[in-house]
Amino acid sequence: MSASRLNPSAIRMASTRMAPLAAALACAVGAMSAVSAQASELVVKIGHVAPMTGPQAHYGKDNENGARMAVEDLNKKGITIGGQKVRFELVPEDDAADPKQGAVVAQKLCDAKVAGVIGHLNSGTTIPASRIYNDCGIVQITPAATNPKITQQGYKGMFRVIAHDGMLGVALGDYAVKELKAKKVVVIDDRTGYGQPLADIFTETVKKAGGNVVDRQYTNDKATDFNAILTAVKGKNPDVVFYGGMDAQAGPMLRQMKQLGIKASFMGGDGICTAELVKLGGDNVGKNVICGEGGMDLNKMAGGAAFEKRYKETFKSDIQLYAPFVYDATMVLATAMQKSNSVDPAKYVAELQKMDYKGLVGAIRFDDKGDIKNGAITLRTYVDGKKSALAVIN
Ligand code: ABU
Repeated sequence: MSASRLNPSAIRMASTRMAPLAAALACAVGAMSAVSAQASELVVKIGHVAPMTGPQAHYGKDNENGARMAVEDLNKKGITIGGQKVRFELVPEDDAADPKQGAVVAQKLCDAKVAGVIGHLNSGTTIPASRIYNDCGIVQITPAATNPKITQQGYKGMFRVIAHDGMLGVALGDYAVKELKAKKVVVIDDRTGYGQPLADIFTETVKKAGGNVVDRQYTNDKATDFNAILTAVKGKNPDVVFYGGMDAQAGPMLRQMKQLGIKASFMGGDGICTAELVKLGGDNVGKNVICGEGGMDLNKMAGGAAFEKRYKETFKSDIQLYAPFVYDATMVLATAMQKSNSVDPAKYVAELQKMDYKGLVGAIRFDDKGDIKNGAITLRTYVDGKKSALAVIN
């Protein structure tokens, strides 16, 4: 592979951060090994990364299930690239939602010379991993990580198929003040690369809309005992408690709010908007909970109901959250390879930049930063133990 065919951002980032261009070149040259020829068949490796262990494993399994469904469908199509029949092969990795582990598996996928990566799930792992993928010339599509900064780093191979927190945080903040008429709001976050910026965006929006953030509290993404925080929260008598973080903390927090007699509405982003929250939060998960997530109801989309039925039959579980986005991200990656007739990221990245794909989650087109254009947002609550749409915002 010549330097001129290298992912342009790999060159740019290498020079701007003084990273050795030679290393980037060597890695990109190696990307050709993403393809291994077996007789007339090309095996194309696609990396997938999410937390498969720890308290966020249920999200990770959901994501990996979506990727497996896509790879199965792709392999049934009998796709040819460069005149050879292709077999896509998933290379699954576990980052345990840990930024350091995220960097380790990103390097592992670079070394394995995968043709592209779907992931990571968490913003806190996606940010350090994205630099590694950029430096080794691998395209990355996150189906779940919503920190706005992810696509603001200038990496041309970085894409996201879900609305980010710049939109979700604003929608939730406006809803708190304008629809719930909240006067006093308390904001808690988990200090991760996801929860903290989301909480900041929500706080700023509430203030702009005329609401009052009366307290800001912090926890972490391993905590399960929130009694000290919630005792302080109770003293503020808020109308709304907003949590920037994941369901593994939101669930026990909701249980403990009920035990302490805190009657405020509970709001959060897509990290809490899971099927699992019902199990984790017990009988305090109902109309008091309002969360925002990317996308629309699957049953409103062509193919959505069939996808859900197949998912449930195959994996004997409900879709948690991101599986349809992972499915679409994988299909989009493969579509770019087909259109460019190449599995070389330096070549197929141009097809991603002009992608116009009709996915399960809606139309997938990317802006100049790699973010989905016009990504829908749905605000949800919980009715009879199921997520229920409150409002769709396009
Ligand atoms: N989008 C919420 C969960 C993943 C993340 O951004 O960290």
